[in-house]
Amino acid sequence: MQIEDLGYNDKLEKFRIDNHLNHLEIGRVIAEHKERYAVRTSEGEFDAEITGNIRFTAQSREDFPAVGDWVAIQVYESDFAIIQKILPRFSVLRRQAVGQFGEIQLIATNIDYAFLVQAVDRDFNINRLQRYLTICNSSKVRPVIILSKIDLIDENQLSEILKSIRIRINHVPLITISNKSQEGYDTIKRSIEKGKTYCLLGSSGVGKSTLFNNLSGKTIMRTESISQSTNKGRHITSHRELIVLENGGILIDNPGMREVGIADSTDGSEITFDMIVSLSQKCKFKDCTHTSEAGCSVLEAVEQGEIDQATYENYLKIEKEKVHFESTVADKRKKDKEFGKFLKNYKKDMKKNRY
Ligand SMILES: Nc1nc2c(ncn2[C@@H]2O[C@H](COP(=O)(O)OP(=O)(O)OP(=O)(O)O)[C@@H](O)[C@H]2O)c(=O)[nH]1
Ligand SMILES: [Mg+2]
Ligand SMILES: [Zn+2]
Repeated sequence: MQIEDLGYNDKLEKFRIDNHLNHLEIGRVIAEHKERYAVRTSEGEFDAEITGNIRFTAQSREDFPAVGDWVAIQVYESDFAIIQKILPRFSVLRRQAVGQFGEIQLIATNIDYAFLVQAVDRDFNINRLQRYLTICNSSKVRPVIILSKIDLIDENQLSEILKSIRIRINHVPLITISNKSQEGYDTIKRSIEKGKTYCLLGSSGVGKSTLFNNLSGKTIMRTESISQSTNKGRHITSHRELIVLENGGILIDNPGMREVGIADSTDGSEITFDMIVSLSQKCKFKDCTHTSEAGCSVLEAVEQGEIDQATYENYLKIEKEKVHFESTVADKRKKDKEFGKFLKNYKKDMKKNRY
């Protein structure tokens, strides 16, 4: 396999040359297991670790490799290597880590498209879809909605669901599939382009790994029947994995997500809720909260039905979380800084006291 088959391109090659990395091999991180990485190069697959320098200079999770990264490695043995450098990423899918507020988790990097998978049975939820769209927009990853398990409902039910989505989400491609009958697979396969990277995102049990295995033609990821479990907090896939499909597309499977936290302080939700945001900018009140102000343009649009109530409420909720997340990050930075100062003074004192 050539690294071009893994998505390597001219931009990365230019970076490699400009940064004098000729003495190193270039590969892509295809799996991650607790700070050990599987890296695929044109020579094969390597078990890799990062240099001490990367570890000690790291400021945040973003300075560590993630699945999808291009890395320059020093090969030591036939199957062992050290990651010397992470090449620049063209996109980063991130979210707020569950249970650790203010911490960011990298889902995957260098992704072109996210397949947002929701099952049409009990998992289906438009608010959650809008959350995923927010993550995609702030990550510069193009979204495609995949509705799975359509074999479990009839045509009328499906058309009701499609109608309800289209009221609130208009411009995102949508594919309906069944992993059982493989209905919709032609459409998915046709939409996958050679050399582009696709990432499967969605709750646990929606059929991501089943789709992944079926598209790859192999059983790479374990899948499991939900009926055998309680369907609560049970995750079948526990790591991420990248493969190259027969038609040249590159696909990444992911563990299911319990919560979709918005871990971005930039403009993610502004694009998803573009209509609300453009209205909010036109609002005659500076610092309007768009919740109770008489004469607020957003509220007027909601009243006139230009923005549906549910999208409006979801917008307020996501905005609130964003503000909360940002203040938590700011708090954390401040504490880290204070700790840094403390450490510096402490060291100074130690030196002083020695004499
Ligand atoms: N009826 C039906 N069952 C499906 C379909 N897709 C997947 N399943 C079943 O749903 C269960 C969960 O599928 P997985 O592919 O493991 O789900 P997952 O999204 O990878 O789950 P996590 O790895 O926990 O995130 C399995 O029993 C599958 O056989 C489908 O289209 N129709
Ligand atoms: Mg899975
Ligand atoms: Zn307003």
